[in-house]
Amino acid sequence: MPVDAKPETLDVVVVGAGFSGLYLLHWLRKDGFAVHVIEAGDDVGGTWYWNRYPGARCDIMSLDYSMSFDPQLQQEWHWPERYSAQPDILVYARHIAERFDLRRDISFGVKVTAATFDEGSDRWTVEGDDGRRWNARHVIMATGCLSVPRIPDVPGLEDFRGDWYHTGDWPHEGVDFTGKKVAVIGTGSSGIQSIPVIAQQAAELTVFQRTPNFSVPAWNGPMDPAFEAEHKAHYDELREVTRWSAGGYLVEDNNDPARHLPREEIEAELERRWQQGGFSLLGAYGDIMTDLEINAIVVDFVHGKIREKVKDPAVAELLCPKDHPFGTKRLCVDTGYYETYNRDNVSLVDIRKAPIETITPTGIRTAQAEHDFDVIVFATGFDAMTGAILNVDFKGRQGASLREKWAHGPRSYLGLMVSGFPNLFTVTGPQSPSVLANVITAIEQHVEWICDCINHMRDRQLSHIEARKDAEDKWVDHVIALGDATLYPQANSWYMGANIPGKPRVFMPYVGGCGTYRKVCDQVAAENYRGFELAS
Ligand code: NA7
Repeated sequence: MPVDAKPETLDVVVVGAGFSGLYLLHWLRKDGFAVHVIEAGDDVGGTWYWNRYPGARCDIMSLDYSMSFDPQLQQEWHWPERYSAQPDILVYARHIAERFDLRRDISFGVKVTAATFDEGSDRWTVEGDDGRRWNARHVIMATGCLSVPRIPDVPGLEDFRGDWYHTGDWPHEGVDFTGKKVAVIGTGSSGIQSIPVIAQQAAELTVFQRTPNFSVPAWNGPMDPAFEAEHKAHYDELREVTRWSAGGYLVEDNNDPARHLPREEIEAELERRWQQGGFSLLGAYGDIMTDLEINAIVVDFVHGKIREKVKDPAVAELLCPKDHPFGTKRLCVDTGYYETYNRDNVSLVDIRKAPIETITPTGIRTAQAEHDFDVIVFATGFDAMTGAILNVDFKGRQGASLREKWAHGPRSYLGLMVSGFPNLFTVTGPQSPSVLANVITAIEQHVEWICDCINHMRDRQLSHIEARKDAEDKWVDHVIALGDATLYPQANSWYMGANIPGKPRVFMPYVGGCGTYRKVCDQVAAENYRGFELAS
């Protein structure tokens, strides 16, 4: 289509067809809005479309990590495992698209490159990389927090004669590692999930670790029919509990501090929670994420577990995280991660001590040694939270650039809207609970709030909503103050933007909890959208 073709006129453009985009489309279309979704991939599913690496699965129980908006769907849907694998989650996303007949309003294989606001009409013009344009009252970024894969700037990659992949952009036909010498760079969740699976297939696997991470066992397994039946019998009540909980998922949360408890009692509780698996350990005491001494008890506890599991003491020591408090980087949930290092075909290279200098045509050279590989897997993470939003060249009021506005870190009101950029919403944006929560719970809350707001505007014939600068400043200060009261800023995490060289170091998610945040958003709406400017 020629670039100067007349843009299609809509009420709403949604960018991204992951769970947020699908739910937005379903809701807004049902309410009679002209809405179109633009998706870079060739199918729905968002993060679960791209992250097809071996071992990819959710780290929150599937009965929780699923949409709650349709009571019939949640009753009918059967999750085969406690923590479902990526293919099962993708089947679920596709089912939602079919069930609600969503595909007819989605353009696949198109990347949004730019969006420009026109103050005269209070409308956005959105541009796709195929030359198409859309003109809409509202733009909603449903692009996810972990959707821009990051390949580190290591020299020599272009000369590597083997194959290389990023976990977040995995080939759809899969990768056969049989008989191959494989390198995995990175030990975040993606590395920790894929390493045990790759190790079972590859002839040799070498893991290049810069920073060890804390990982807790998933104790994953087939769905217990009795557990499923019991859960579904109380699904609505349980969903309501999750909506108002801190993390947006069912967990035995204890807000009491451990400060004055005997160490043996704390350790016994940590052991009990370790046996439950998943994020239960994080919820053991209210002061784990605020009191360094209590946190250190958890650190020692997990170190003990690693030393028990890994037979070679030198390897075990390398795997023990010592440079950041427990939980301040995204906690990993694994199946047999540490045990994998007991295999004869797996070795660990400490690239903190001897950094990678270059990729060679045949492998990787560190400051200490040269290794030959057939395949290199980059499990090196994402330009998290802001990457996908800033990939679009947003021009707001008076031509202001979002990239310039966020040059020193993201600024938003409630993680929902940005001052100077009217009628633009972000789902699970920075300064909302997003990545610290069960993201599906966070998505549903944002989508429902945004759709209510758009309906409110239509009912009152309003054409303009914008976050007020003072409300935005106050919210950003609040989010940073909440973060500063915790141990989170002590880690070089992607929560802080610290994984991307040159990215502003700012704690991005709202740490006050899903339930509290929901209450704030509800109050704001009830008080006639306090902190927003609405106009016709
Ligand atoms: P993460 O958690 O950002 O992990 C990336 C890993 O890659 C981490 O171990 C990094 O080490 C490592 N890394 C990044 N850049 C480099 C370079 N240049 N050299 C060596 N090692 C590097 O990404 P994931 O995909 O695992 O997980 C992201 C989220 O997806 C996860 O938290 C879940 O929410 C789902 P570092 O720690 O920076 O030293």
